[in-house]
Amino acid sequence: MARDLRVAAAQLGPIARDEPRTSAVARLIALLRQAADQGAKLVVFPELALTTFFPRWYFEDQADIDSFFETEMPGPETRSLFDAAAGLGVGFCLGYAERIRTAGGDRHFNTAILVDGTGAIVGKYRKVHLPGHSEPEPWRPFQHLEKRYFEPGDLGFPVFPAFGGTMGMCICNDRRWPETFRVLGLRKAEMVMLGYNTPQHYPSAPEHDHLQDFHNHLVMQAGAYQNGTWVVGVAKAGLEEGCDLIGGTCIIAPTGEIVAECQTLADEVIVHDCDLDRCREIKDNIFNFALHRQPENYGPIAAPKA
Ligand code: CDT
Repeated sequence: MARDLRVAAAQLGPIARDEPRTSAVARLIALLRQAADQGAKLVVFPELALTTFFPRWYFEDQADIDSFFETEMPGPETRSLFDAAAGLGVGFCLGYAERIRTAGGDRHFNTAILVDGTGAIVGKYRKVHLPGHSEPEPWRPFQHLEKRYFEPGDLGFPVFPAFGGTMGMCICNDRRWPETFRVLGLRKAEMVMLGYNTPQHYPSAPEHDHLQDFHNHLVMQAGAYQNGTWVVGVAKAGLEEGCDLIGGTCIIAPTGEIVAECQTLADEVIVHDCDLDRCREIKDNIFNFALHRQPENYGPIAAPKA
């Protein structure tokens, strides 16, 4: 019998810098309801889904930076999303900026959580691969200051038993790194959920601008196939504060095939019945790790940086 999990990828259009959390959350709830109407049991939202993509600006004042971060989850402005989801019996994966207080000071992470159909947080991931730069670079048409505003995730790439399968998460730039998917694959992930904010224009290599959509699908399809896992990749898309973000939200089968894809750059839901047992087609055959991996030859992959 198939182990079907009906999953929705809930793409967001742009979020304006002055759009309040309450508005963004209302949009997420509308997408959640659309997904539930179509029978989805799990809804995947983008990276940093509660605010505009703020690393595109240089802020000197820490209070300005912190205004984009959540200190509790759910908090006063996100509680309604958890309540709506639990009321519908639908789970979700949500990206947001997380600030935690420690004895040594505040810590900032680019985070995703997995919430089950009762509204309980059952998984957390903190983005490991932070792209961009740490210092403002005025020559750029927009900044990409993730390295300044976040520290690299400290949770590794965990998997979680949930939704009848083995679930993993990563965030945006992580998808470009085969190590991300391979570590999740070694942990037997059957579905990898990820959100992204990817500008169409890449200031340090503008000759690649026309390849952004291709590279987006290339890495996610490769990650799915090479590890025999479903991949749900969800964009925040469209023209956000003068910056074009790619769309291409999609659901990818363990064979690497795209089985559902958004058609717009706006708020949009796509749904697919993901049979988690289909992972076996790949995990038991071409990428049977126990039979075919040769880790004794892979040393440099995990060696410290030179
Ligand atoms: N959000 C995020 O990680 N975006 C990057 C942009 C390119 S690097 C400046 C990405 O890998 O899509």
